[in-house]
Amino acid sequence: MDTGYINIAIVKYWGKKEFNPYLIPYQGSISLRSTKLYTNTIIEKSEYDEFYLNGIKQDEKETDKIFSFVDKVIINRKEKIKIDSINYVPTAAGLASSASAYCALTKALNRYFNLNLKENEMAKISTMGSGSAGRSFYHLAAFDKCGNIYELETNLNLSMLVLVVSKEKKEISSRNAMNIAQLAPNFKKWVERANNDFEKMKIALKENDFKKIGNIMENNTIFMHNTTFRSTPSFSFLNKETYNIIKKIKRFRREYKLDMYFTMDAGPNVKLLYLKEDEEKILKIINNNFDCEIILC
Ligand code: 2P0
Repeated sequence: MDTGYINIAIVKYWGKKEFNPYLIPYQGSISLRSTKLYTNTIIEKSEYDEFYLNGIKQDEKETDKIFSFVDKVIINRKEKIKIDSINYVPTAAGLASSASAYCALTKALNRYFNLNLKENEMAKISTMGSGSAGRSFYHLAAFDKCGNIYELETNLNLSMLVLVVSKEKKEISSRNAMNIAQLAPNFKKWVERANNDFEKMKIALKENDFKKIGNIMENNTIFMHNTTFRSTPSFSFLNKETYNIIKKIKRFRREYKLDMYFTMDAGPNVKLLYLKEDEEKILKIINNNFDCEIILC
């Protein structure tokens, strides 16, 4: 059995430049890997190709999607297999991530077909399934604009939690959203800005400057979501509750002098970045002021 953990970006990946055959993104991204939310995957010999998720046999569309990735990794495959995945990620949290799934699947393929791949090779291969998956091979991961994926260092004890705003299925997948956003008039500006954020974030992590890390992350998040507003058709992942939470987080930061910073991905849920040593205090504030579900990452 192989495990892949989800990751949450503190500098976002939002744009595909090309596949070479591995993904080359338009801009560098940086993420923090969860220690709690993951996918487990086992591969077994089978008479035909099949894919089970959480014990349920998946339909042809889902199966074809997974096996098109398998066939990119194992060229001229003769043997049919059963892929059995269990998601230990609360699907309702909008976190059900392709990153943990493709990370676990790449490791499982490596094991089953004796590919003897190094971690770094698996990370690159997994991006053929999903761009964010490559970052799940490292705790604090950088995925640069040349397609390299590597570990970063910081002495800070970075932690994250999710404030669950909505449990509804998204109206638009992040993949489709990214494709539309790439045509937005401010996309070029976003790419420049994001690559700048990537460099600044690497320095802030190295210097253990948490305020700087939080500010870069928040501004990078807002800029990413701006590309969705400016797209044709225009759309947004965020809702009224998202903005409400952002406003309150900014206020609590001032009032309690506690460093906690927000980020959002392809959905309305708000993720908070904080230092582990502040967790107790932050949970108290959150519990007293929000009635939404909280998931520690
Ligand atoms: C991220 N997202 O950096 C960004 C921020 C969503 C918003 O990576 O098309 O599911 O499979 O390469 O990996 C989500 O994108 O996209 C994502 P594909 P993926 O976490």
